[in-house]
Amino acid sequence: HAIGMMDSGIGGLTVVKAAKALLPNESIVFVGDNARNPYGPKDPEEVIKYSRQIAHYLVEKHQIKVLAIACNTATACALPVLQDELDIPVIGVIDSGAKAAVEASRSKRIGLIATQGTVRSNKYQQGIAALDKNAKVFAQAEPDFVQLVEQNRYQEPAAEAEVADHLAAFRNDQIDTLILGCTHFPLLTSAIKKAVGNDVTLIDAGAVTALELAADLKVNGLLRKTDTKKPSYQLYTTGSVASFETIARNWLGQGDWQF
Ligand code: DGN
Repeated sequence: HAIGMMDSGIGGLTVVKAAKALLPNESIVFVGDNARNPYGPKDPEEVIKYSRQIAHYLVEKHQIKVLAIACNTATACALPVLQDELDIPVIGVIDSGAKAAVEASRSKRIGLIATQGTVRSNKYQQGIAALDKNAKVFAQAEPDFVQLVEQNRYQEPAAEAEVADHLAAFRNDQIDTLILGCTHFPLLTSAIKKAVGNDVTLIDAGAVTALELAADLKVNGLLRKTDTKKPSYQLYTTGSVASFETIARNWLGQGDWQF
């Protein structure tokens, strides 16, 4: 059985990429809800409704063995509901992102960029406080970054300038760690790095979740046997396949991707 993953759009492919590298024998089925992107500004009830639809589709039509919610906004809104209602393991991106940030930070001045929904949910802030009550979190919603990625503009010089402009304020906060709390943001890594400076450690919440996923599969005895047939990668979108496929192939590189 495959690993199921879902996101509001393109962003979850950052987790697909990290998981494929760590777990080369596993099949992955991904659904990006590009048609209803962005989730960030939506009411939590609506995000829960969409997340449940996709999760049930993956469980019922693809018999996935584990679900990774490769979206911070959906994790913030729907993780407990899905854990409650599905009888397979369900993991989100926030707890692992918060933990990795606390471990990486020396000054305990941690920046967070995410969608409005994720920032407003306070889930990162709470997760970090539970691990270190003296840590200070500087959170900033960056919904425009999601659009740079969804519209395939993330490699344009204008995107770099926009990122630099938005992140300038972090210079005064003297953070030493910045959480990419939206799975779309790793596509903007080079622009973000330039904007905040090389001495700030970037935490890719999706990539650390892939590590957690690998550990979970091992502990639960869910790893695929290597002598079975080649893994498959099925990537679905609720939106335009052509545009999804262009961005996906560019980001994921060579591979047996099925759209
Ligand atoms: N990729 C999603 C996340 O990690 O929160 C959200 C993007 C969105 O708002 N659509």
